[in-house]
Amino acid sequence: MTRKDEGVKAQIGQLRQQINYHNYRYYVLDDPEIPDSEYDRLLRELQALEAEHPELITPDSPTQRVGAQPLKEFSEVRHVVPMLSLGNAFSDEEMADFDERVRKLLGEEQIEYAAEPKLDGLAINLRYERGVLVQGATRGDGHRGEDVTSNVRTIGAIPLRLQGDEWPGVLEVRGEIFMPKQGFEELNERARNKGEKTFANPRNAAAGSLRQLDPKITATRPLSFYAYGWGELSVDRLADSYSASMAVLKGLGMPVSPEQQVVQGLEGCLAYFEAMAQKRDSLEYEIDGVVFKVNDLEQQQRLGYVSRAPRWAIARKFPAQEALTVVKDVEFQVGRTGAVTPVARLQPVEVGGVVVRNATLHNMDEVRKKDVRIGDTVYVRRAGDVIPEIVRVLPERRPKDAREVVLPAHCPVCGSDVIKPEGEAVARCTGGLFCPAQRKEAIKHFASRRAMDIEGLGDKLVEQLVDQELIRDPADLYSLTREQLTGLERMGEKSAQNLLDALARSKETTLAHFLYALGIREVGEATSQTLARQFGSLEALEKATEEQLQETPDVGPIVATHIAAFFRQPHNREVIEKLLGAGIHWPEVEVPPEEQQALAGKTFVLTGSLSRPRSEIKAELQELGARVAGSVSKKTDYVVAGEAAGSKLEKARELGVTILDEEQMDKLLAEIT
Ligand code: I6G
Repeated sequence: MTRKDEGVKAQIGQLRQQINYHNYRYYVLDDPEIPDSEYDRLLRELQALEAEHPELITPDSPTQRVGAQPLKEFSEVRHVVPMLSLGNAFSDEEMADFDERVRKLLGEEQIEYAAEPKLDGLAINLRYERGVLVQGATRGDGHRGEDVTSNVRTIGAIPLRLQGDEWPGVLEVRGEIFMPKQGFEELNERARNKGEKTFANPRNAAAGSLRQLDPKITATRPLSFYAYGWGELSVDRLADSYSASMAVLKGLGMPVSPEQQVVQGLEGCLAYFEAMAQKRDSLEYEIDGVVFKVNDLEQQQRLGYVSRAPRWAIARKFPAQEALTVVKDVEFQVGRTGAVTPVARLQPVEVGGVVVRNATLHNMDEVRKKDVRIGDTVYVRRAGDVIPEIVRVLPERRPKDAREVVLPAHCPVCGSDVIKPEGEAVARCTGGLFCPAQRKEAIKHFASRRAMDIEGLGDKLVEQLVDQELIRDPADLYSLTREQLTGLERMGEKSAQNLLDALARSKETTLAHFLYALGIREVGEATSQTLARQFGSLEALEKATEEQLQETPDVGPIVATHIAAFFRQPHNREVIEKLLGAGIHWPEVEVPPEEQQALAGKTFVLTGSLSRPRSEIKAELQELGARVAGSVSKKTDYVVAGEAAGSKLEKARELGVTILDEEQMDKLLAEIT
């Protein structure tokens, strides 16, 4: 080897070490040191060097995650140490039985347990030989699984090489591959837009992604990984306890759940379970329970196994999130913009501790795709606080008299024609504000917190007011009298006065809030802010042509058409006049000259889960003249990526856009203000 070659080899070695270190900071410590753009620069530098010296490429190089050719089928892997399953506990009593059994067998008063959430993904065995990942295998039947090495290698959270050099010669790490909720939503959204099949839940999406024969497809899926155990080891043990062993694995570069905790006795287990049940919806990934393990490995050994499960561990499961029920009917709901949405009325069923009676079917394309008919037995699923969904039909249980779902020709609320434009999934009522359903939704939107923020004007109250014909449009709210209000159901003197006070307070607003409250199609909070900033006054906006509107950042031809059409409608102009006549006002919009705005001309995209509401961050950026867009393109200057950022972050990396985490963004803002 020449001197020059030696130099290149050393440079390649150094780059790989740097990249692996930054991967560790990102996936394991959750504390990246450098922005993604810098990481990408390192990776590109390594790629360039390896392209010039292909003889120096090794399988554990960070450039070699994707690259294997598609397989014809997966080959079988025999697990040296079987991959067992866990016993389940479905109640506190069953947990107490488990704890009592363990205490009796060990002859101890109180047991120390290691606790962590049970991820809803799929189990994997990762085999490292001399620190290098050589195989990834699914659990299969516990004794034989499938070799999914090429796919596992594409998952950024799984190290191709262990950190440092103090690893056992053979180390099998076991854990869960999962798809974070946001990545799952985005994946399904993309599939829906392309008319492709969607996944029923993140678990199926993770399993489907890992079982792709072409690793290039797996590489596009937002998969992640947490370790929770080990299989074959060339050493006796990693440490004396489970928690210490996990710390060793973490030190070797394996991501482990940040929720892992050591708890004392049954009481500690019950408290941890309760806390995790509370936290469940706010986690970025789905969990279906909590796993408790006797922490001391010597105690684990004494307890041993029963049939195919360890006696020293148990999964305390949450109530199921999916249940079987029957579709009694499908009705159509009309939304604020006239969207006519099919909603399944179900035989009431308890799902995850909540009684579910209705499930959304999104649109008629979805009804056809899932082939839902009235009378069908279906799986319903609820996750977090989202509207329950029908996952799939059980065709074998379809009764002979099952009825097809038919889109009504006329609006079920006002009788106007329902149209479904060619190529659009959504059907709409053409009644506009003549339609009481649209009227109600428009008024609810007008009163909502982010619009006019009329405290105490809830959905039920709006419905009563419209049904009793006390109001027809948002402006009528401001002429409601105390007598009219006290005549309503469950409305005392005090509540009536509170509402009148809230209405009076809401009159003092901002142009952006007012525009948003008008409920113009496709004009959300961000666009309202940009419009307010761009035009400065309502009069200027009302007079703007579609061409002028399109000069506003984020406003394309469709949005411009909606805005112009809204202000052309005599009815809308009348309502606006009435609102202004009622005393709604706002301070003049100060539009600082562009050159004085620190972020003028810069485009930001926010993605992932951020610590503050997006609307708040957006407003802050816009205040400084930045444009906040919804998708990443070559024109994007910065992507602010929170936890579990998915496809937008990927795109930003591809395009070499500067990526900031929240802290880096805050720093940037602090520097320029
Ligand atoms: O399926 C599992 C999920 C989580 C596990 C598991 C786990 O620990 C947190 N641990 C073991 C030992 C097994 N299955 C067999």
